Amino acid sequence: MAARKPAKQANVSKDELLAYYRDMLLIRRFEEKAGQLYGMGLIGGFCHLYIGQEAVVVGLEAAADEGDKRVTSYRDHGHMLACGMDPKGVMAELTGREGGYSKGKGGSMHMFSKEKHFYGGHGIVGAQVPIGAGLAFSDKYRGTDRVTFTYFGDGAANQGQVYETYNMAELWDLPVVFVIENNQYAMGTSVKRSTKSPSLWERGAAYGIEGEEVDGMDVLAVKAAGEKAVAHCRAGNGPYILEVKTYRYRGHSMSDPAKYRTREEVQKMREERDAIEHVRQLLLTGNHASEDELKAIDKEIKDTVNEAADFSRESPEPSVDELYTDIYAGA
Ligand SMILES: Cc1ncc(C[n+]2csc(CCOP(=O)(O)OP(=O)(O)O)c2C)c(N)n1
Ligand SMILES: [Mg+2]
Repeated sequence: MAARKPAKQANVSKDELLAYYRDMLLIRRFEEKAGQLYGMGLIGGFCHLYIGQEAVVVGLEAAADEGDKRVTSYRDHGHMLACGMDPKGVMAELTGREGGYSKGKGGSMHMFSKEKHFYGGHGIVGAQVPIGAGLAFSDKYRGTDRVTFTYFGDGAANQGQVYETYNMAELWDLPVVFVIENNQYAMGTSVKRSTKSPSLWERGAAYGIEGEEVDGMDVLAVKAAGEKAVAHCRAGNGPYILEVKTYRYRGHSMSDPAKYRTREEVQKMREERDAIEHVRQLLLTGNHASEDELKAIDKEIKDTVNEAADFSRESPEPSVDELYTDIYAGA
C-alpha cells in the first residue's frame, strides 16, 4: 500500500473530517460492543466484524447521493450504520429481538432497509453481486440517474458469477460501482494463496470495464475514487470497479482461530495504517479539533452504542406468531 500522505497536505474541510471521524468511530465502537455481546452469549449464529475496514464504506457513502443503492455481504454492520440505519435497530437484530430491522428473525447477515436503500446483508459469498447489477438495471429501466454500490470481498472476486455479472453490466451500461473490499484474506486464505493475478480490478478489462485500486485505509482517497466512479456511472458510461485495499483487524468471524497470519502483521497495520487514527491526526495537526473535543465525540458515540445495546437487551424476543410471517412476499 502507498505510504501515508503527510497530514498537512490534505485539502478537506473541518466539517467533512469531523463527519468521517464520527462515522468511522461509530462503526468501530458498535462493532466492539457487538463483539462483547457475542462473548456474553447475547448474539447467536454468525457475526462478522468490520473493524479495520471503516474507511471503505464511510468514504464511499460520502460519494453517494440520496436514492443511491447499496448491497453487500455478511460483513455488513458498517454498511448499515454508514448509510444511516439506526444503531438500535441493527443491534436489536443482532440479538434476535423484535425491535430489530428484520424483527429479530434475520440476524447479523439478513437486514434490509427500503428507506435507506440498503438491500442486505447476504450470507452466500458473491450472491449479492448479480443482485447489485439487478438493482442498477432497475434504475436504468426506470430512467433515474441513481447508482448502486455493490460490495464484495477478495475471495468472492474469484467466483464465476462475478464475471457473468461484469459482462452483463458492461453490455447494458448499468450504473453499478463494483467495490472489491480487498482485506487480503478470505477466511484463512490469503490472496497470495488463491490467485496468480492479484490485481483484482484489472480483470474488468476483459469485459471493457474501467477501474482502479484505492488505498482503503485513507478515507479521503476512498471518497475521491468513489466520486470519480459515481460520476462515470451517472453519466451513463456503465459500470466501474474500485478495488479498495483494506485490512480486517479481527478474525473472519467470531469463531476464527487466526492461525493464518501473525499477531505482528495485525499489530503493524493497526499501528501504522489505522484509518481512524489517520483522520484524528488530520484533525489535530490542522488545528480543527482539540484532544478534549475528540474525547467528547468518543464519549457521545459510546453513549449512542450503549443505548443501542440497552435497547437490544430490553426489546422482547419475537412472538411465536411471527414464525410464519415474512417468509414470502405478501405472506
Ligand atoms: C458460496 C459460499 N461458499 C463458501 C462460503 C463460506 N464462506 C463464508 S465467508 C468466506 C470467505 C469470503 O472472503 P471474502 O470474499 O474475501 O470476504 P471477507 O470475509 O474477507 O469480507 C467463505 C468461503 C459461503 N458463505 N458461501
Ligand atoms: Mg476478504
